[in-house]
Amino acid sequence: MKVLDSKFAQGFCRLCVDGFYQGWHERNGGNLSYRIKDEEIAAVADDLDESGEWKEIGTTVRGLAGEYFMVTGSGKYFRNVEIDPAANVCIIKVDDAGENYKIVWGLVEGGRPTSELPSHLMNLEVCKARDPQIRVVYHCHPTNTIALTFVLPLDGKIFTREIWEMATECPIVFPEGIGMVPWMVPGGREIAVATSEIMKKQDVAIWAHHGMFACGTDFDITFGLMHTVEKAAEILVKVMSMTDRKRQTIEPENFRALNAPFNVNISEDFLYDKKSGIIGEY
Ligand code: 2HA
Ligand code: ZN
Repeated sequence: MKVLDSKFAQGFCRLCVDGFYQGWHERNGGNLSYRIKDEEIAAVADDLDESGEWKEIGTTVRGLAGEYFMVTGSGKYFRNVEIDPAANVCIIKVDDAGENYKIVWGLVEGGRPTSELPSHLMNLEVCKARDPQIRVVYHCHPTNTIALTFVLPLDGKIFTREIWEMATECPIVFPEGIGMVPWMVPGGREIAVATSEIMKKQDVAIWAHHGMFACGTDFDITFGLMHTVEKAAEILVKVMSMTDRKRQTIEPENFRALNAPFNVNISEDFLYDKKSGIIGEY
């Protein structure tokens, strides 16, 4: 089978297009990776070229040794994935040491995998250890979430609680909450380590003044998670545009009441009593 006829490649490209039309991918912003299943890579083996040269990842991901990944290209625009996936996306293989990669498909006009490859692979490694079903890591630049990183304390406890209060579905969709990464230089190992520490336990990490990372078991779940957080962030931006305090909200006991009917375990870490009525203060 041709790579572009496969269901996983089509799902990958659809997410890129959907993300662009949400306004989350100005210019070459954002990146996406997918850990390909053994049977999926076997089905497209005839379309792969294994003769490429090994290059350094920039970090070590022993837990992903020998695996294949579909990833967006560095400097490529999500906007163009729809019209020419093979020029903007690639499949890479990670070597047996987990230290090098080679391109086996795609980027037909040249280029290399996303500048955030260390973050993507380190996240996919810790997510795989947590739950082998997790295969997708998605990074984008959603406007409202980024805006909140200028006005809320950069504290995962506060961010999570304020976002959760904006939509009842939030704690059901991400009951482990959101982790925060302070402003850091993107593209390197340091920010990758900070993000993967969060992804050991949580599905969402926000990079202050930059964007968001989400992981999930498939493209729908991962895109849906990103969409849910950003939608709640948009509501919070609207609320904060009107007032610095709410007249009424979803209270801790309301959140606890969701656990049984929705079969979730909403983390108590975020259900603290607030002493202040001001949004973003304890
Ligand atoms: O330009 O989003 O974080 C791609 C990015 C880097
Ligand atoms: Zn970015």
